Amino acid sequence: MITGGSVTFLRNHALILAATLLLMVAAPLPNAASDGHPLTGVDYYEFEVNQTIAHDDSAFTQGLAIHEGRMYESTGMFGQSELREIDMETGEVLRFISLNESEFGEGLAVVGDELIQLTWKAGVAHRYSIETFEEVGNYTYEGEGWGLCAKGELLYMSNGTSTLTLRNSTDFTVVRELNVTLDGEPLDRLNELECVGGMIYANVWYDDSIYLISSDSGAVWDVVDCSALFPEEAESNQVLNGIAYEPDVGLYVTGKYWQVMYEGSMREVANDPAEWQEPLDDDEVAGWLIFLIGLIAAALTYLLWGKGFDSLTKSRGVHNPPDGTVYSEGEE
Ligand SMILES: [Ca+2]
Repeated sequence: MITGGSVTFLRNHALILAATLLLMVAAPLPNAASDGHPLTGVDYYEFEVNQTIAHDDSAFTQGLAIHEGRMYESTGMFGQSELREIDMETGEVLRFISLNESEFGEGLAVVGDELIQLTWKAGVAHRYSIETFEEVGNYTYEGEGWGLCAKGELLYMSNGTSTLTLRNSTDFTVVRELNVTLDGEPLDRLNELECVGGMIYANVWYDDSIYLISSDSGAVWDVVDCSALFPEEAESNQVLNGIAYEPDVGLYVTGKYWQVMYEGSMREVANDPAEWQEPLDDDEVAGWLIFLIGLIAAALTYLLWGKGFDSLTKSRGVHNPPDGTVYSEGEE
């Protein structure tokens, strides 16, 4: 049975609870993007070389990918474009096929037992059997093809702009677009890609760094300076443009017409970038502290304000016994 007194009690406590919840919501949460990374503060790293491996310097590298311990490369230029398998230890070309002279090879990704190779302006993505290098089909697409990497059911594709196109890996249909930003500004000329865990590693045309992009938000979290890897007196077209990741080994990096390929890691980064979780930075710690203080303030408010309401209701002689009987002060 609900009496007038218990209605008052419920209303008062509902008010206190609502106010407390409001205070909790008002307490600022840590300053984080939807992907959990702080909105500000890109971290910078250097590439630390573990191994230097030979690389065919006639290869205009456009895509590099590793699958089951074997490395594949896509090369560009009209009349010189190829799909290759490379020995990961010696850099030797183990097998190759040439593209049509009207096609300029571009990004390369592995999907199941197939290799998918983009072409620059031909609007064709070739599908090859990874075992035989025989073409088993192709996809067509609008616009230019630059870089490509596979992550689960999705392919991430670049076209020289700051926007990546996400495609269904089984039929190449467009799923959505992802705008890539560095410190809130569009990161243009995205080129070769590599999908690593929740990140997309990207080369940027005519840039000497690798950019680590959140595959959810498109925000660049980290930048890896690779300027020390460039050949001495590099020609202007000898740019960084090959990234492949082997979980048990490291990151393989090369460039167009480079004589070497490097295997290494990012200095001051946890062992496995695929499972990498960054420690909290100062901004995040401050955010959580403020949140906790807000929470404590809300709890204190509830306790003190709640007691205040209780004494007010008591002073009006209204009590709310469990059996619903209403009686006045002094009857107990
Ligand atoms: Ca790649």
